Amino acid sequence: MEIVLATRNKKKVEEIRRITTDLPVTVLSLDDFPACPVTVEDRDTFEGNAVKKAFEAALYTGKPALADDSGLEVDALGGAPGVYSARYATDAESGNDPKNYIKLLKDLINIPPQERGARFVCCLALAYPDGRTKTFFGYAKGHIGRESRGKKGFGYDPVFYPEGFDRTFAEMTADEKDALSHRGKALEKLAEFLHSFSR
Ligand code: ITT
Repeated sequence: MEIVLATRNKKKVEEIRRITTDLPVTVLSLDDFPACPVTVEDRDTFEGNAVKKAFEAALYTGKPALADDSGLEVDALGGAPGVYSARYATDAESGNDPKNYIKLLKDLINIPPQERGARFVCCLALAYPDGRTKTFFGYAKGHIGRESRGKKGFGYDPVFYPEGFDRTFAEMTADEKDALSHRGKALEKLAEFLHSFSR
């Protein structure tokens, strides 16, 4: 089966491709469909945006499409930036990673260590051109540091310490991050679902 990866975030494409190499699917990207319209992410839940992105790509390409909507929920900010994580520091649809995490560090400047809890959320949506959709969630709990550390990964990785570790996601190897991350966990559930068809 061919699946179109409906994301324009190159780092997500990298992560999803490396975690799906064993799956019984051929993963195409939006580079194979350059004229596919950009989805307006105007829903107020990860699931709403993921399903919208996946379904629009499935309709346009005529193939099953997989979208990822993800973000960071910070306890001390009542769950913000949440679905607005990509554009926390700017109004642009797809934000600037260092600007976003620097704004987060500033917003949390007076928050003590024990109140800096946060979690990453990932909703993957698989949509078929006939309108069927299926969603898979993954979560990664942890806390926000006081300064950025590490150069790997993307987004808020340099300020996020997964639970039980004293290194940020940006200081971990790809394999370490994939084993702990919200996206890795959601992809495990997708893999189970896809394997159930090929057994
Ligand atoms: P697409 O909509 O094209 O997939 P996007 O970057 O706009 O790309 P989202 O709307 O889902 O994606 O925004 C997710 C944001 O959440 C992303 O830009 C990062 O800032 C943050 N984020 C998600 N997963 C992350 C991860 O694994 N590590 C660090 N930050 C992450």
